[in-house]
Amino acid sequence: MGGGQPEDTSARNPRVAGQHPQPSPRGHVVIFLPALNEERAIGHVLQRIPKAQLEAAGYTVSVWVVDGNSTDRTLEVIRKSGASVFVQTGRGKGNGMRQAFDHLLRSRDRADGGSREPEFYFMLDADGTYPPEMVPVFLEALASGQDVVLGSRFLGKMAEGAMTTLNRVGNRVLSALARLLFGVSVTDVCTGMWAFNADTLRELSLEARGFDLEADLFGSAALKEARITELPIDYAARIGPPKLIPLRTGLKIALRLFKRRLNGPSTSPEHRSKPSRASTTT
Ligand SMILES: Nc1nc2c(ncn2[C@@H]2O[C@H](COP(=O)(O)OP(=O)(O)O)[C@@H](O)[C@H]2O)c(=O)[nH]1
Ligand SMILES: [Mg+2]
Repeated sequence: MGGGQPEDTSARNPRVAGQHPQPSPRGHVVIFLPALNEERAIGHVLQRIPKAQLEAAGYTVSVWVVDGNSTDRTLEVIRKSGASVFVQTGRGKGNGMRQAFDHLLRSRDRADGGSREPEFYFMLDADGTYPPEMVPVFLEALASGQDVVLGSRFLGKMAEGAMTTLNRVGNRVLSALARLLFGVSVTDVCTGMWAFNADTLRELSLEARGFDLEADLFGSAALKEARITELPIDYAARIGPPKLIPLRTGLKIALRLFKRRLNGPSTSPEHRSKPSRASTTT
C-alpha cells in the first residue's frame, strides 16, 4: 500500500489542519473525516466541529478530510471551508484511513521532536450521521485515561430511517461476535465515530482495506489490551447516497473479526504500511 497525497488547503487559516501549531500543554486534537463523494454533507459536518470550544479549552486542533478520490464537488467544498485534505491512494475507507493515520502519526513525530504533547485522534464519518458536537465529551474520556472511545448508536437516540432493519440486525450480530471473540463489552462495533489516544493508535497495525476497518480497530485494540469504552451518541439519517453494500460488507466485517482473533495483534508499528510517498505539509 502506498501513501496518499496530502493537499494543504489551510493557507488562509493557519490554525486549521495541515499546520503544526505551537505545542499545547492540554494536547493536540486531530479529527479525520473519511469522505467519498460527500459534497452534500461534508460542509455541514465541518461546520459542526466545535473547534473554537476545543481551542478555548486549551487544545490545538487539526481537521483532515481523508478523500477517497471523490468525483463530485467534495474537494471544492472542503477547500472553501479551509480544512486540509489527504487524498488517498486506491480505494476503500480502510486503505484511506490507514494511509492518513500513518502520515499524520509520522509527521507529528517529526514535528514535535520527541517532546510529545498529548495527542488525541478522532475518526468521524463525513455523511452527516454522527455528532461532531460530541468530540469534547470523547476527549474528556481520553483525558481521563481511556485509550479508545467508540460512539454507540445503540446507546443513544437513532433518528427514524437512519438505519435499515437489515443493518440494525447486522450491527447487533457483528457486535455480539466481537464481544464473543475478544471478551470486551461492545454494543456497536461498526460505529463510524471513534477516538484514540495517539500512542494506542501508533501501536495498532491495521490491515483492513474497506468497511472492515472498524472491526480491525476494535480487534487490534482489544488484543493490545487497550482501555476501550463506549459513549452514547445520537445517529441521524444520512445526507446523500450510501457507499456500503450491506450483506457483502457484513460478511467482510465478520471475516475481519475472525482473522484478527486468529492472527493476534500485529506486533510492530513498522508494518502498518510501506513508507508513505506523501510529504508533510509544514
Ligand atoms: N476515504 C474514503 N472514505 C470512504 C470510502 N468509502 C466510503 N467512505 C466514507 O466512509 C464513511 C462511511 O460510508 P457510508 O457509505 O456512510 O457507510 P455506512 O455509514 O456504514 O452506511 C462516509 O463518510 C463515506 O464517505 C473510501 O473508499 N475512501
Ligand atoms: Mg454512513
